[in-house]
Amino acid sequence: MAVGASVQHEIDQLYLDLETSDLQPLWTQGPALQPFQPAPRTKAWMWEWETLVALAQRAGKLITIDRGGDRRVLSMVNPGLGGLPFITPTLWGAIQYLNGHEQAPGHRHTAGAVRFVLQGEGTWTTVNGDAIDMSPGDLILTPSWHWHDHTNESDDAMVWFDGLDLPLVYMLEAGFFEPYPVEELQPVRGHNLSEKLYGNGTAPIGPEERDVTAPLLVYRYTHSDRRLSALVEMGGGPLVGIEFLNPLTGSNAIPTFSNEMYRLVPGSRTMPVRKVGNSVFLVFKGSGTSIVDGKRFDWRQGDVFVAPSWAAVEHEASEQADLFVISDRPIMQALGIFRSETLDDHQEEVSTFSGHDS
Ligand code: GTQ
Ligand code: FE2
Repeated sequence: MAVGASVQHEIDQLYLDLETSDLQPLWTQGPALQPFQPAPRTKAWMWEWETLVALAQRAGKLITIDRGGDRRVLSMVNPGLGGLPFITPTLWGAIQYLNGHEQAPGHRHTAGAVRFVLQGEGTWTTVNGDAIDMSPGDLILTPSWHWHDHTNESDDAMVWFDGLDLPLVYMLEAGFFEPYPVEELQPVRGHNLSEKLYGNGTAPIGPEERDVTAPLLVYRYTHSDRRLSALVEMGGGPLVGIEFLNPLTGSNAIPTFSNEMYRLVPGSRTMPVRKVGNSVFLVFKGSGTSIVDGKRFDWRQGDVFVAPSWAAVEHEASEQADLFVISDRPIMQALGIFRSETLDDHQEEVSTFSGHDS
């Protein structure tokens, strides 16, 4: 519709005045603000174990823990997120490397964290005085505002995956951080105390024992392995999975992100599933292929890959594989905006992931 010159002048002036008044009209926003379905900036991406561990080893030689800040951590950077050190808009995914006889000092923060152990023995993470021994495949929780430090008493380096809700807390501008008040580590009250109290689906009687925010701070691979084997034996496949839960409440072990483990058996491919929310997959054992929105990811032990919100994801093992998975689904569920759907047909493989060349 043509408008007269004087009206056009008034409209132009309106837009200028809106801008100087820190206002924007909705009608000029365009569809990016309210897409018909999620249109993530987050990219489907992968980090290979060989690259991760080689760079972590170099950092281990060159960077002492005080020089590298509190922790020797390499954060996985999703290239869709404008350079922020985040693997998804809500999740932090990183490799942490602790040399033999090294310690990482105590602190606490509002971001919640988990460690999934990849390599090494003889290390523990002390969480509010409970020294939790770490072995490959174990999941160790450091819930929000719990003191934590890491100790490696062995002669060899220790490597684990860190998952945190730090990007969410950052975006919400809700972060607090506090170094442990003294130079020394926390006093250790004992080893694996939460496991002794809550480790097999029972809880001690007594009201104070029911008030704890996260009663169980470690989920052992021996248990995960047994549950996954049972599910496979009961006829599950090509994918079975377990979720790590708070044994007192049955809700997520960490409130802001789910912690799951999948076992994939070779022979067939899962049907593609879309979910609202971001998922990060860590290959603990085995090898296989996942198709994420038409892009093929061939993965092996130690690789980490990420699927953005609403991407169609299907998996196939080439040998039996265990994947540790974190996702922000609990946030979506808490907000009432979670959706998922299973597609009827497998996806066409349009391309194969090969880093920045793909
Ligand atoms: O080990 O305490 O990957 O505070 C990021 C922030 C690890 C840790 C990370 C942290 C830690
Ligand atoms: Fe921390």
